Amino acid sequence: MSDSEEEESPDRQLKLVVLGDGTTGKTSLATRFAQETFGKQYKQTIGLDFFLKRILLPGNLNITLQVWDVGGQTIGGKMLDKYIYGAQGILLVYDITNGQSFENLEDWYNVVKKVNEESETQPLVALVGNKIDLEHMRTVKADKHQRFCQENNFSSHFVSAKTGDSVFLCFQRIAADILGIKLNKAELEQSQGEVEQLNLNCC
Ligand code: G3D
Ligand code: MG
Repeated sequence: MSDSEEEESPDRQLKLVVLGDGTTGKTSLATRFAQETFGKQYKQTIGLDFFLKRILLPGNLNITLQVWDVGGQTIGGKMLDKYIYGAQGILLVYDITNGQSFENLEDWYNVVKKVNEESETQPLVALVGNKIDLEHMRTVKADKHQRFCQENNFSSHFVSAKTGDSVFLCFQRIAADILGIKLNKAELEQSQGEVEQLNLNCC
């Protein structure tokens, strides 16, 4: 095989940004997806963290997901717009046991809309209810979640960063939706990608 045949075309990269109130599990979710770990080296996120993870979508399509964790940024935070800018996908994360974290997503979403006000293409937005391992403590009813999705055309996800339940599936579906690829049942069940990680911490 000649050199040129061995060369692969560069991966398509998608920028995904994880937003939501503190303690909803954003860092846990990003870490679980990219590193297959949970809570081992918990640290308060200070600067800018993003992970890279390569996944394979139908058609032998290698996609590299940049998963940006906005850390301690709050609504109105100086840097927030910069994180959101250019994202193809936004994960709006709340904790199903914390009603306020759900209510506040309206404000998080307003920031997303504002950043993309003048842009021709809008990011895909996914509503992610985290901590489904705590179903017995749920305070945000599923129909409220579904209504919010329908009203705004969000894709709908329930996950547990703690157990890993549906985490890979969530990211895989978001990537496929952005690229307009339909996943069949077998492909949804087929799991895992290669892990590659990049953490950038700055102050
Ligand atoms: P954040 O990045 O949104 O601020 P973190 O949230 O990822 O730091 O998580 C906040 C707390 O929620 C952590 O608890 C973490 O262990 C917990 N957590 C995250 N995801 C889940 C989940 O799916 N289920 C449960 N039960 N807990 C979760 P601590 O106690 O370490 O502060
Ligand atoms: Mg965090």
